[in-house]
Amino acid sequence: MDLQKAAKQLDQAANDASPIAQLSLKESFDLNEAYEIQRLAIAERLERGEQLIGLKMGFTSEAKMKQMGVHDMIWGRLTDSMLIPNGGETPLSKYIHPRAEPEICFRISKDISDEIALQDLPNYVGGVAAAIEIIDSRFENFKFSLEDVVADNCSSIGCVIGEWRDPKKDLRNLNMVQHFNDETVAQGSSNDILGDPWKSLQAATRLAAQYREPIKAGHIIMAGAATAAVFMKQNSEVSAEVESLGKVSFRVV
Ligand code: OOG
Ligand code: MG
Repeated sequence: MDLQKAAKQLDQAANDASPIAQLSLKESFDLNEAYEIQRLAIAERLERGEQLIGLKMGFTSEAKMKQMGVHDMIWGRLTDSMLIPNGGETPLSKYIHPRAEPEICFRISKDISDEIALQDLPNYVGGVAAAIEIIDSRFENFKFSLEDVVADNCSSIGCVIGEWRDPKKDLRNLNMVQHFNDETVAQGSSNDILGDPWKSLQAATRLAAQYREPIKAGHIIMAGAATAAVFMKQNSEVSAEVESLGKVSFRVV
């Protein structure tokens, strides 16, 4: 597998909003190569001036693994071009087949280069917020293998972050609901994220240590969706509400 060529193809597909065939259908590659393709594809963005702003965790819930037929936790990178302001708008034409999913996001307050124990994590977090992730697989029909989706930066393309709240709280058992206009399109519990969203952050610190990719103060970490993701529709408001964290929204135009 030509990793650089694959990275450029994925980067181009995202820029053109035009899907490509699954990489794994042509040639098999392993998970290490998949993360290297991801790193190279993000390097293309960084070379164009985008800034790394954090990480996203994926497949941290049963609902997501079931929806996509993939059964391992994955992680991807977020850049500033992916941020949509809370209450802002985004054109449907920018995407291939975008889906939205409600999430919980952590804001890191202290650099992390080692795995951090669950009970110590609040010392590294300055805020926690309700969030929405937009995912838009660069592969035709949103179909992929584990290696494909990792190479494709775990389908990430956008995120919207709500108001930051005091992180010194139990994040278990919070109702999470997503609306398109007034219609409820997804509903779950924060418990569906590994039993406790803090465990997703814990996993992120383990991966940061394993891949020697420190998490920096100011970075954000998306914990992964508790529910299946839903295809976005033009001229609609997408909102997510997480019990005790509040509401976050954007418009699809
Ligand atoms: C992969 C991304 C998974 C999550 O929150 O579990 C993810 C996909 O579903 O296309 O972002
Ligand atoms: Mg997600």
